Amino acid sequence: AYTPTPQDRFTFGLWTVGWSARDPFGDATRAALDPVETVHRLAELGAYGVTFHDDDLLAVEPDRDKAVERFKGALAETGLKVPMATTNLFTHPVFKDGAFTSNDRDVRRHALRKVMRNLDLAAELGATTYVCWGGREGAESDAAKDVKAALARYKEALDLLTSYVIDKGYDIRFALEPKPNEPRGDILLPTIGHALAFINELEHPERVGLNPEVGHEQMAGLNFVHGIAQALWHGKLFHIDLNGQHGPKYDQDLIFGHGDVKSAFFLVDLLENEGYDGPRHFDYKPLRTDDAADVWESAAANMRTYLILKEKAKAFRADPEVAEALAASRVGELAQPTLAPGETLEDLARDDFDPDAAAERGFHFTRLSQLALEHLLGVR
Ligand code: GLT
Ligand code: MN
Ligand code: MN
Ligand code: MN
Repeated sequence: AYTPTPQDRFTFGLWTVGWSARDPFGDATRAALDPVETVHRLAELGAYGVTFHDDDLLAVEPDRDKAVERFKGALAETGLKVPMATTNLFTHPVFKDGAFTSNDRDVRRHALRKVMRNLDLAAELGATTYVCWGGREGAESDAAKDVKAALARYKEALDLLTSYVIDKGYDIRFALEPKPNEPRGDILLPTIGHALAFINELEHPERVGLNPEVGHEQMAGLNFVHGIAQALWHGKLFHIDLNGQHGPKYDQDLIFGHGDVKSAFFLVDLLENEGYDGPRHFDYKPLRTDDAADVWESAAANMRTYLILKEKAKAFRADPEVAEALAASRVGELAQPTLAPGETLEDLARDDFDPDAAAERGFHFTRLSQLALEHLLGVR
């Protein structure tokens, strides 16, 4: 029952299972993975697709054309899809002060060329989402970055890139991935909310949405489920990065569900019930202590956890006691417009509401929360 199939639409970045576990304090603990092996392994595990940065393809074959041919061969052999692609605008030292918003104009021009080149490949491979994670767009000192100018350059880059895909006739939309910090001290567009507001200022806002990551919002102390609900409400949940995080600390990129599991439960409940139909993309890092074989166990664990939570969420919604508790908590009443059809503000003024009496009414949220927890803990 918890065995994934391509219908579940699970996808993984090449850089996730392929992370060789170099961190700021220590060297790699695993060898580089051949993207061809990754594609085969993911297909065997029941994944739907794979995603990549331009540079991920070069992990074991430095010649780009050859690397692309080998990757395409593996896709053809396995039937794995490429629903999303992205650009590495953070590893090379040239991007140390950012890419689209580097103070160095030559770097900004180089970044645009690098994105456009990989957009062509993304379109060729059938990707419909192009992620922009601006990990290096930011600063450590408020003296170092003119934030208004940086936002203007960020907008300029996205306006140029959206025009590029429109002119080329590509069926591609961009998804901005917010993150509050790391690797920069402060990153621009740090949260879902900042990114949503920014999109409104763009030339082609309909072509730009979000790729929120579980851990990134949680690093900022924010409620990921609320963030995703708002992104859905704005029609901006173009893609999602699923993983795990334990609150505000460095970016852990744990397996999905291995961080805040209650939040993961309500996230799956939301995604499954609110009709999110995009890929369920895992952006995690196998533990640095894991060996080459453990990596595939960790990949499988992401999908298995998602499917377990999906079943738990379904059981939670189907439980008559939960339905009763939801009604007692008036959760459904919030969907009812505050004024009745035809009612006016004058009608509202004539209401004989007694606030003191209403203040006596409890919402019984404890019972509801406990029911959810008991479903999650497997005792119901
Ligand atoms: C990098 C980052 C991720 C982004 C990837 C897309 S790269 O690993 O930490 O959160 O989603 O560029
Ligand atoms: Mn992360
Ligand atoms: Mn990451
Ligand atoms: Mn991510």
